[in-house]
Amino acid sequence: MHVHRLERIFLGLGVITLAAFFLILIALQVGESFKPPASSVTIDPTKVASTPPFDHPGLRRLPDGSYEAYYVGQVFFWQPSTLSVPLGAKVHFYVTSTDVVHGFLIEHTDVNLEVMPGWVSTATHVFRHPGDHLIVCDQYCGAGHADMFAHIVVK
Ligand SMILES: [Cu+2]
Repeated sequence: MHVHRLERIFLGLGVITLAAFFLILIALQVGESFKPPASSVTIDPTKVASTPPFDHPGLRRLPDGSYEAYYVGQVFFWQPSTLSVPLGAKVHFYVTSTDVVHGFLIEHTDVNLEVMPGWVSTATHVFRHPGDHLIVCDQYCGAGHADMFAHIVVK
C-alpha cells in the first residue's frame, strides 16, 4: 500500500502531538503544581457556623510564620469578604460551603477549588506580589452567582 509522503508527515505530526500531550499530562500529575483538590476532611454543613475554626472565618498566623485562611461560601457570598495578607505570606486555604457547590478561584494564582458542602477543600499559595486579588465563584450556584466575590489584599 502506498502512502503519500504528505500523509506520512501529517500522521507523524499527529502521533508526535499526542505523545507530547500525554507526556505533559504525566509531568503535571507527577509535579507539585497540579494536584486535584482532594480532601478527606469533612464537616457537617448544617453546623459550619458553630464548628471551629469556621465559626470565625479569617486569617490566622501559625508559629512557623505561615498563615491559615478559613473561608465559608454560601449563596451568594464568601466569608470573609475581604482579607489582608502580608506580602510574601504563605497561606494555607481551608474552604467549605454551607449549602450548594461553589467554586473558589483566586485570580492570578493557581488556587481554584471546588467547594462542596460537607467537605473542606484545601490549597496553599505564596503571595509574592502586592495588589488586590479577586476571589470569584466559578461554579454556577444560583441567581446571585455573579455577585459572589471577595477580595484578598496583599500589602
Ligand atoms: Cu457561584
